[in-house]
Amino acid sequence: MQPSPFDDTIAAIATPVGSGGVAVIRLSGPLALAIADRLFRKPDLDTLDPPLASRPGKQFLYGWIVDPDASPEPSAARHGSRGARRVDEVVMLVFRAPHSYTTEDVVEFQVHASIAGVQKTLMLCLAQGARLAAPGEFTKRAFLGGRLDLAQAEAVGDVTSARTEISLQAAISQLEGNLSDITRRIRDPIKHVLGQMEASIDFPDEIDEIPPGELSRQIGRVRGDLRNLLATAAHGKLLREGISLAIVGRPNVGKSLLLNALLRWDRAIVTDIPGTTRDVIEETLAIRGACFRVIDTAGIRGDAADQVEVLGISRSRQALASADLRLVVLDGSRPLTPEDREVLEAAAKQPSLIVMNKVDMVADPHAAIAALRPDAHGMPIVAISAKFATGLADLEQALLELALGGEVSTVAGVAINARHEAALRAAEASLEKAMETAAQAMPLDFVAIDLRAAIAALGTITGEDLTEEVIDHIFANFCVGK
Ligand SMILES: Nc1nc2c(ncn2[C@@H]2O[C@H](COP(=O)(O)OP(=O)(O)OP(=O)(O)O)[C@@H](O)[C@H]2O)c(=O)[nH]1
Ligand SMILES: [Mg+2]
Repeated sequence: MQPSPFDDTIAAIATPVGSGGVAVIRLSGPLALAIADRLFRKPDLDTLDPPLASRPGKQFLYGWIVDPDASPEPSAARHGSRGARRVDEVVMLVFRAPHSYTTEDVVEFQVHASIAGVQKTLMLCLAQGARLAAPGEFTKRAFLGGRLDLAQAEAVGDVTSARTEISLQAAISQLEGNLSDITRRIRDPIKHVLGQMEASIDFPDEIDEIPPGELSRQIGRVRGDLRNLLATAAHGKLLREGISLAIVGRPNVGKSLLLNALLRWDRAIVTDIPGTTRDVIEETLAIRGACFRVIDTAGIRGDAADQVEVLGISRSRQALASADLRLVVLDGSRPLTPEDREVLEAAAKQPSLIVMNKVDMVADPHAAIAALRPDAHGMPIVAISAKFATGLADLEQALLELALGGEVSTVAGVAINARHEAALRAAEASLEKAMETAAQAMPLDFVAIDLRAAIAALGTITGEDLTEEVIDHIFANFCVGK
């Protein structure tokens, strides 16, 4: 048995619950091989000889999962086998420490994906001494075992939840270690400067101090790289959770028809009765790989028909205030109403686009857009017809520009998450303090303190300077079995 940093063995179902072709049950830890030896039988129901514990290298075996404590099947004696109660026909994969996902001994049973069979196999693993794995615990072991750093471990979660091809590519890039490499490339020059500084503090007679100008130049260069990486935060949000986009406006302007047109299916009810949408409706929309969470809302008006609409409108106002982006829909075939103006004014305080809808009913859309400008508060205007699906490509382009300046791009394919962003901002603040301190010709000791803080903040991205509590919190967001 290989030494393991953990003294217990964990088990979990690694595939989604439900019936299907194949499900995987995963075991990891010092007892994994012994448990598999108890539960696995060859096709003729004989036990493995030699047992797994004495077989070196990876194994790939076909046979049965049996319940070793149940009485044998009546037919067992007839077959001349040792007898056992079969649970499922399986393929077993065996990975020996340290060459496994978790760096421990790992066994994976590929079973038929029946809800009962999968549960039974898991229960047998638990009965033989395994413990049910916590969410993300396999990946946490891979991290603590040193196979993945924290940024890579987080990428595993991103890979499994990727909703578009670009999100998947960014997650794979992070899993390969690109974010970790970029972070180190930012951190190493700071370490280098700090090293020089400490040497000149410790041996003032032998090593010259770095001239303050040179110091500022070096830190400034690092800060530039750090800011480039920080600039991917908006992309990261777009790729991971999707940016929330509220469709707002007064009743009957065509908000729900616009949602349907963007989604290319009839998600929301559309009628010519004002006040049709009563509650917020949320759907995921991918535009060139970027992920938006589009929210259709109840039309905002002062004279709601009933209590339900009053509550719906209060949710619309909430969405208008809290979404990342807003589409203010106007009926281009009619003059602006006070309600339109109220929504325009509220939206103008945050990133928003004006959608002049129903241009199929307008003789001269250009003139209509020009007439709208004074009330647009500087927001971009796109003319469309939700009914005839015209202008949608322009609208999508304008949305991408509003979300991230047009391009869905990343630094070396990497887009940071909120945790990385916070760490980079802390590092940036420390670098700025270091530059200020250096500029004021303060003793180098003070600059060194700030540089150390920047190094520590960057270290949290790859997981070098983190408390157990923070690490647990990160893995708690994973699904069980990962
Ligand atoms: N001609 C034309 N009619 C449209 C267009 N977009 C929407 N409509 C019509 O306008 C009416 C209202 O559309 P909805 O999408 O239900 O409007 P809404 O803004 O969601 O309305 P509420 O849910 O009441 O707030 C329907 O009769 C639509 O067919 C358009 O581009 N051109
Ligand atoms: Mg509606």
